[in-house]
Amino acid sequence: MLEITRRKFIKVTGGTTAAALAAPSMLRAMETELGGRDYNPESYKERKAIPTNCHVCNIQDGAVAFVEDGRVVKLEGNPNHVSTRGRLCAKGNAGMWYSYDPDRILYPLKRVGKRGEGKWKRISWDEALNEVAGRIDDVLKNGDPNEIMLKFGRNRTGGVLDRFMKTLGSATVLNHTSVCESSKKVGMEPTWGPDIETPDFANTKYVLNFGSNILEAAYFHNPYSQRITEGRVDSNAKIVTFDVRLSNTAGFSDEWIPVFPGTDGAVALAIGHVILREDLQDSDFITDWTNVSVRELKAHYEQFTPEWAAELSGVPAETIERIAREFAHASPATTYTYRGPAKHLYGAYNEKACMMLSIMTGNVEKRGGYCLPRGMGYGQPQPEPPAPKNDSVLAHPPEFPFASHKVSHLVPFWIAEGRQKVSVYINYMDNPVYTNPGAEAVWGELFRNEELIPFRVVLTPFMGEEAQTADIILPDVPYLERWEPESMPNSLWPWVGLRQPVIAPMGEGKEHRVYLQELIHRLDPDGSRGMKKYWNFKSSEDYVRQQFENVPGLKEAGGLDWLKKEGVWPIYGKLNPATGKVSDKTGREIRAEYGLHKKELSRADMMGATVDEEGIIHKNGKAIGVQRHGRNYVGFPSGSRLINVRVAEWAEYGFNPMPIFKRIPWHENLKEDEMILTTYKYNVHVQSRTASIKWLAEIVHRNWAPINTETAKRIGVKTGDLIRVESPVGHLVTKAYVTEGQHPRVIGISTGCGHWGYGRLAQLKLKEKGGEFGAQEDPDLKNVWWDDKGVHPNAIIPAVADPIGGSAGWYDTVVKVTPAREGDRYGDVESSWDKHMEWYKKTMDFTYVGDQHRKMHPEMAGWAGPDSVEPKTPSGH
Ligand SMILES: Nc1nc2c(c(=O)[nH]1)N[C@H]1C(S)=C(S)[C@@H](COP(=O)(O)OP(=O)(O)OC[C@H]3O[C@@H](n4cnc5c(=O)[nH]c(N)nc54)[C@H](O)[C@@H]3O)O[C@H]1N2
Ligand SMILES: Nc1nc2c(c(=O)[nH]1)N[C@H]1C(S)=C(S)[C@@H](COP(=O)(O)OP(=O)(O)OC[C@H]3O[C@@H](n4cnc5c(=O)[nH]c(N)nc54)[C@H](O)[C@@H]3O)O[C@H]1N2
Ligand SMILES: [Mo]
Repeated sequence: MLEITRRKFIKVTGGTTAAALAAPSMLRAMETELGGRDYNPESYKERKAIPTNCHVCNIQDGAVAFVEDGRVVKLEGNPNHVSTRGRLCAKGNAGMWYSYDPDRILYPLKRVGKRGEGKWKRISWDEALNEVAGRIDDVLKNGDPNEIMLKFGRNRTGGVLDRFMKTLGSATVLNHTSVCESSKKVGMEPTWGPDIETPDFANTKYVLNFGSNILEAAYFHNPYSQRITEGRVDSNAKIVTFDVRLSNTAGFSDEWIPVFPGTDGAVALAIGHVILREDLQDSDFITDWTNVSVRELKAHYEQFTPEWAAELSGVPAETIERIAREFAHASPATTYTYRGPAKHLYGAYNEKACMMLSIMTGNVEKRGGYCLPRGMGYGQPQPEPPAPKNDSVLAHPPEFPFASHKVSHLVPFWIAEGRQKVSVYINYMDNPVYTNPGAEAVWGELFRNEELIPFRVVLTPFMGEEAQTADIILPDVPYLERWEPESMPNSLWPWVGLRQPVIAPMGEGKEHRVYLQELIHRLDPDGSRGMKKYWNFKSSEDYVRQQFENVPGLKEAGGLDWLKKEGVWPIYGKLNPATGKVSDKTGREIRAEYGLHKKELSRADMMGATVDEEGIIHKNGKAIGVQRHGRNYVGFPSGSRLINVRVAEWAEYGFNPMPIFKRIPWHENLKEDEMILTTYKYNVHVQSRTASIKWLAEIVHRNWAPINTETAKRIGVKTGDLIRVESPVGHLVTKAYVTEGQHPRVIGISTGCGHWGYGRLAQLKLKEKGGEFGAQEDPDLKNVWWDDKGVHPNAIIPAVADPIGGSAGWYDTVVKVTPAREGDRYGDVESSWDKHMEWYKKTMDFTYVGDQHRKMHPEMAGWAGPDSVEPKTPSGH
C-alpha cells in the first residue's frame, strides 16, 4: 500500500505544470489506494477507521467512518464493498451531521399542553417506557391487539419491528411504500417474481430509461451512476431518458425525450408494436421463457400503434419508430424504470409495459442486460413469534386485492371512517405529515385528533413534523450509533453488510433493539404472557450476531467478527485504483454470473418430479423448474417458473392480464391553462431527513418551481417571480424558475425543502436558542447566509391510489399556474382535510369491487361500486 505523508501529498497536488496536469489521476489513484485509511492533517496521526453501512438515504453503500477522539470526522466509501467500490455520494459524506445536529433530541420527552402545541417536558426512560407499556397493556387486556398500530417509513432494522408487533399479536403494521414505488413492485412481481431489476449498465450498449433519475436519486444512484458511466465511456452505450423534466440523468443521456405525465406505458407499448411488427423480437426467448406465444404477442400489440402513442404522449411517432429499431438492434440492451412511470393512477400497467421491452428482446439475465436482483439473506434469532391471529383491514384493505405493499397513504381516511380503531399509534422513522399526499392537512389533522388517535409515541432523534404531534418521544439514534444487518441488490454481486455503532449513542439516545426489548420486559416481566421468550438478547450486538449465524460461508470466515472488521461479506476482489473497478487475484476485473434462470436442477431435485405438457416441472404441488431442449432449468422465481406476460390473477379480479395502457381520466381534455404538477428529488437531499444537515442545506435550500420558457411567457412570469399553483385540494405560492428543461405542460416542485419542523436550520429560525433537547450548539449556524427555505408541495397533492398497485398518484395532479395575486406571500400553503376527503372518495371509485371481490369479502356485498373496472371519471378535474 502507498505510504502517504503530508509532504508527498503537497508535492503531488501543487507546484509544477506537469504535476498539476498529473494531479487528477494521481489524486484519484491515491484516494482509492488510501481507501480505508485517513490522517489528521495537522498531527498526521492516523484516524481510527470503522467500517459500517451508510443510511443517509436508502441505497445502503458500504462506508468507513474515521473517528478521532470519539468523534466522527470523516466518512468515505468502503473500498472492499463490491457495489460501492470506495465511493460515497454527497449525502453519504455528510452523514455525521445527523449525529451532531444541534437540535437533536437526546432524552425522552413528554408533551405538556395540547397535542402539537410544541411544549415538552424532559422525562426519564423509566417514566417514558412505563407510560408506553401501560398504554399497550391496556389494549392487550381490554381490547383487540390490532388497535396497536405501527407505521414505519425507512425500516432497516432487519426484522426487529416485525418481531415486536408479532409479539404483541398485532397485524396493524403500515409502511411508506405506497408513497414510494409500490406500483413498480406490483407491476413486476406477478410477471417475473422479484419487485426490482438490476440492470447491467456497465456492460450494456443501450439504456432505455423511463422516469428514473439514475444519477441523482433512484435505487441505487451511487453504484448505478458509476456503472452507467462505465457503460457510456467503456462500451459506448447509448442512453435515452424519458422524463417530464431535464434531470441531471436526462442531461447526461444522449437523448432526453419529454413525455406527457403518465403516458410512458403507451410509449413502451408502441415501441413493442414496432419491434413485433418488424419481427425484431427474440422469438426463442419468448417461446421458451414466457407464458405467451410470439403469435399471441404480435396479435395483442397490433393495437398499440406509434400514432396512437404519439397522440397520448406527445412523443413523435417517428421517434418511437427509431428508438424501437435502435433498441432492438442494440445487443445487449436494457430498460430501467423507477418512480416516473409508476407513480400514477395506472402505474402498475405502465411498469409492466416498460419491462416487456427487455423481455420481448430477450435481454433478460444477459451480460449487459436486464437482470434479476442478486440478494443475500440473513436469519432471525430463534424462537420467533407466530403471525398475529387476525388480519388488519388497514394493512390489507379488500378493495386493493393486489396491493401487496399496502395503501398506507389512504389510512387516515379509513381511520376517520371508523374502519378500524387505533388506540396506540407507534411512529418509526416516518414523517407522513411532510412526505405523504395531503401532508399537514391530512396527517397533521389526524395526529392532532385525540379521539381518533388517543396515544401517539414517536421513535426518533429529531423534532420532525411528525414528532411535533407526539405524546411521548423516545430518543432513537441515527445510523452511526446503531447495530443493523444489511443486504441490497445494488450491483450484480450479492453481499451482506453490517451497520455498527462507530460512536456510542449520544446523550440518553438508545437503539430500537434495546428499548423495544425493555418494553417487552415491562409487559411480561416473568415470562408468563409468553412474550419474553422472543426477547432474550444480551445486547444489540448479540442479537445481530445471531442474525448472521447461518449465512453460508460467513460463519467460517468469522461471522459477525469478520463484519465488524470489514463491514461487508464477501470481498470479491481488490479495488484497482487505475480503473476504479474490482479485480480478482489474477488482476482481471471480476465478472458477474448471468443466466440465473438457466441453472440446472440436480438429479435429487428431479426425484419425484413430474413434467406437464408446457414443460413445467412440478414437485410437491409446486412448480420447481422448466424443461427446455431436454434440460431441466430452475426458471424464474415467479410462481409458474416462467415470465408471466399474461397475469392470470389480474384477470380474476377483472383487470387486464396483458400489457396495456390506461389513461388517467382527468388528464383527458385538459384546458389550455391547466398543467400537471410533478415532484422530484435533489441529489443532495433525502425527502424530509436532510434539511438540517448543514453541508447539504448550504448546497440546496430552496426549490423554485421549474417551468418551461414558452409556458412562462404565456403566463407572464420570469425567473424569481411569485406564482400561485392551484390544485383541486388547495394552493401554494412559490417562485418560478424558467427553463427550457421542462415539459411545457408540467410544473415541478421538489421535495426536501420548505420545512415547518425539523429543527432551526430546516425552518431558518436561526434566532431561536439552540440545545433545547440536550444537544450541543453548532456555531456554524451563525454563518448561514441564505434566507429562503423553499416551499413544500405535498399539501396540494391529493391522495390518488392505483387500483392495482396501491401506489399514490404523485405525478397526476392537475393544477393552474398563474402569477401570484395581491396578498399572496411566498410560502403560503392552503389546503384542508375536507377537500382531501372528497378527493379520497373519488379515488375509491376506481378500486375494484366486482363479483370475485364480493365472493371473497362478503362484508362488501352491499358496496355501491362499479362492477367492471371501467373507472368513473371524478367530477372536477
Ligand atoms: N438524492 C436522493 N436519492 C434518493 C432518495 C432521495 O430522497 N434523495 N430517495 C430514494 C428513494 S426512497 C427512492 S424511491 C428513489 C427514487 O428514485 P427515482 O424514481 O429515480 O427519483 P424520483 O425523483 O422520485 O422520480 C424520478 C423522475 O420521475 C420523473 N417523472 C415524473 N412523472 C413522470 C412521468 O410520467 N414519466 C416519466 N418518464 N418521468 C416522470 C420526475 O421528473 C423525476 O425526475 O430514490 C432514492 N434515492
Ligand atoms: N413531494 C414529494 N414527496 C415525496 C417524494 C417526492 O419525491 N416528492 N418521495 C416519496 C418517497 S420515494 C418516499 S420513500 C417517502 C419517504 O418518506 P418517509 O418514510 O416519511 O421518510 P423520510 O422523510 O426519509 O424520514 C422520515 C422521518 O424519520 C425520522 N428519522 C430520521 N432519521 C432517523 C433515525 O435514524 N431513526 C429514527 N427512528 N427516525 C429517524 C425523521 O424524523 C424523518 O422525518 O417520501 C415520499 N414523498
Ligand atoms: Mo422511496
